[in-house]
Formats: sequence, C-alpha cells, structure tokens
Amino acid sequence: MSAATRTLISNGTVVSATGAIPHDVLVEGERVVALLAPGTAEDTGITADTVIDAAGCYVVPGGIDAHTHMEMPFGGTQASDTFETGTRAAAHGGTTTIIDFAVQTAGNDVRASLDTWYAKADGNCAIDYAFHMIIGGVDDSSLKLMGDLVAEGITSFKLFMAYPGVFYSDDGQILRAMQRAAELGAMISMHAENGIAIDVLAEQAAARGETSPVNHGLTRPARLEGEATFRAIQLALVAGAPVYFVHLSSSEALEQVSRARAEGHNVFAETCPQYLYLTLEDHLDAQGDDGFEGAKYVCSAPLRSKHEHHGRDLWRGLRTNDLSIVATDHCPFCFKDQKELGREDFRAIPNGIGGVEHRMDLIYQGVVTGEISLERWVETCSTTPARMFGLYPRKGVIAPGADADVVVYDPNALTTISASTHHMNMDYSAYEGFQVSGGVRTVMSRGSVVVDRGTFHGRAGHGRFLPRGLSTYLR
Ligand code: DUC
Ligand code: ZN
Ligand code: ZN
Repeated sequence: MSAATRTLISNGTVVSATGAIPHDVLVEGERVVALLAPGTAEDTGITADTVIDAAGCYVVPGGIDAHTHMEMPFGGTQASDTFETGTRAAAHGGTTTIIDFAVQTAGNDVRASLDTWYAKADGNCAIDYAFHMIIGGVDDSSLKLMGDLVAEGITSFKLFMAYPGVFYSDDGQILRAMQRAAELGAMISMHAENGIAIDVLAEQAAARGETSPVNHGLTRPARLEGEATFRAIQLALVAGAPVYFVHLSSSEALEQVSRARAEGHNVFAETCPQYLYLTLEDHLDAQGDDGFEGAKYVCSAPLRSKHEHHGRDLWRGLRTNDLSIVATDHCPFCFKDQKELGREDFRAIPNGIGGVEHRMDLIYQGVVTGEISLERWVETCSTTPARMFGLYPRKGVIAPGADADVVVYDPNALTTISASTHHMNMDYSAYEGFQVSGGVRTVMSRGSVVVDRGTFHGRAGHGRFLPRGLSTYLR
C-alpha cells in the first residue's frame, strides 16, 4: 500500500475562531495531521511531497455554507445552478462544504423526496455536501420519518411560516414538528415571515396595479418577520426544541432573537450577505433600462430599507453572536427567462439570489472595515456552521484529525465581482462591480487542491455526502 500524499502549507497564519497564529499545516491524505511551529518541519525530519507557500496569507478552515438550493424547483422554474456548477463556484470562493435543502411538499413522501436529492447530488459535487430536510407537509407520516432521517445524518428540518399552499405550516403543524424535533434532539430551521398576511398585502398591491419588483419588498414588511420570529420562538419554547432562523433580514426579527438569547434559550439565527450589502431602495427598486432591474434582487425575506438601519443592526448581531452564522441562501435564477417570468406581476418573480461564490469575500470585507474580527469571520463562516449542524470537528477547524479543507486567503488581493468572471450559472451578479479587498488563492478539499489562483483543479464527484450528527452548539 502506498503512503498517503503529504502536503505542507508553510509560512501562513492559521486563523481559527479563537486566534490567529503563525503555523505550518501538515496534511496527509485527506486529513490535517499536525500544526507545526513555522519552519520546523525539516528539523523534525518531516518531508512533504508538495509545499504550498502561504507567506503573507491567512490559512483558514474551508467555508461552510449552511444554506443553499442547487437545482431546486421553485417559483415555476428551477434554481439555475446544478450541484455540479454550484459546488464548483462555491470552491472558487473558498467554500468547501454546503448544506443544501432536500424538499418534501405536502402529499409527497419524505423518503422518496430525500432520495431524489441524493440522486441529484451523487457524483456531481466538487466539494462535500450535506442536507437539511424541508418538511412542506407536516403530518403523521412525515413526523414519523423525521426519526429515520436523523439516524441517517439529516438532523435539521426546515419549516415555513410563509408560502401558504406551497411550503406553509400552520402553528399546530409547527408545534408538532418542534415536539418531534425535541424528542429526537434535532434542529428546527424556520423561515419566519407571516405568509398569510403577506399574501393579503401582495394581492391588494396587485389589484391596485402595483406590480413592479419593489412591491415584493413593500408587501413583506419587517414587522411581519418580527411577528413570525416571536411566534416561532414561543412555539419552540413550549415544545422544548431549539430553533434556528434562516435568512434573518431585519432589526425587528433580530430583536426577538436577541431577547430570547438573553433569556438563555436555544434560539439561533443566520443572516446572509444580501441583507448586509443590498437595500430595497438601491437594488430592489432599481429601474435599469426597462424598469425591471429590481427583479434581480427579489428574494425572501426581502431586502430592507436603507433608512431603517437593518444592515447596521445585523453587523452588530454578528459581533454579539445573536447572529451566529452567515450563509448565502444561494438560490440563483437567471434574469433572462427566469426572473422575467414576473415582468407583469412581481408575485411571479422567482424568489432568490445567488451568492455561494462570494460569501467568504463579502464577509471578509467586514474584517477590512472593522465590523468584525478576523476570528469572527472564520467563526461565522466556518466553525459555527460546523458546530451548529453536527459536522464539528471533522469540518470547521484546522486541527489534527480534521478533514483537510483549507483555504489560503491573500489579504492583499483585490478583485471585482462580476457576472463576466464568476462561476455560478447566472447571467447577472447581484454584486456586480463590488470591489473586494482580499481573495482566495488556494482551496483544498479533503487534502486535494481544487482551486489554485483562479483555476479549477477539482472534479465532479470528488465531493461526498456528509451524514451529520446532532448539533453541538446547544446550551
Ligand atoms: N426561502 C429560502 O430559504 N430560500 C429561497 C426562498 C425562500 O423563501
Ligand atoms: Zn426561506
Ligand atoms: Zn433558502
């Protein structure tokens, strides 16, 4: 049997959630085997087949995007990235694990739905992947099957308080699913917007002839995210289950999460780059050539008003850990033929923004501007997602025994985000023209270099399914 390949990543500064320390990283096969004092490998008789010089760079655990939707059927169309194109784009951006959402809708069997997602991803991913399960139809059968899923490594379940008639669960269904999660030790992820009220507002707007993209945001007020967040927390407390709010976008929702956390409850939330950088006025209400530019920015929860300080509050939440994670909610659609489905009526614009490739860079800008520390960048983008969703310490840390998912990040690089250079299967970028300080140089997935200086060296099928354990983040 031949010895496993050894790679030494030398001269870099290894960043973890707790500190940044100059270390050389020794990788053997698919794993990290040692962190060494810089330059000491040779003295101790350690030889490597390959040396990656990381001088002047940070060496960080590969990013974990805990919220993506590759090739998800949604809004009368399908998310435009496949598992192949989306995971390749993720790798380019320093993300080495995604947790995607398998989808069950009412009337469909959970088992069969999950098997469809296994089949979509199998053999196609460039990086490792795991699944959450969307339960769109809470009933006796789906509640029972939650147990089987936890046993096979799908330990979190997303419910929707939005989208009546599609994914929506009423309060009774939510309570039952939370009770079942409590029994199993599983996590409930929540899309918290009051969908019943939103549908009334959206219908009224359309009846008044207010059909342009900005109406998507105007009919989904932050107050209805705050209300749903409050309600979900109460239900979770009654059930004794942990709850994790996805794509938290507003000060109102954050206030509810912060209060519950201050009371010591297992209440958590993620936000996404779009809520930190994009606004209702500058993006969702953008007119462009034909008054429809804003469709590019239709996502749910929606972009919020720049006059209401949501972005400022979300950065604060990231500092205080009231927001524990940054994920993308990568749900890409092309402008042509997909976003265009809603030219006549904003309600028909598929909801979603692509960003899996840019999360690490965009959140690193918070380090550059002093919003968060270097350690917090790693914590929110890699370590906490691993802990929250049962992947730690295999993922989310550079330590002996962990998978060698490693990013060499050059703080002196300068890049400009553009659809003309990105790798996502989208004909536009929500971040077109954004100047980014810093950039991914080399990306290793389980010991293999998959991206180096902008060139992809990986392959579809390298990425493996990750069965997850229970969350290790709970109090
Ligand atoms: N919620 C998501 O989490 N993703 C896409 C659309 C949505 O409403
Ligand atoms: Zn959602
Ligand atoms: Zn989503």
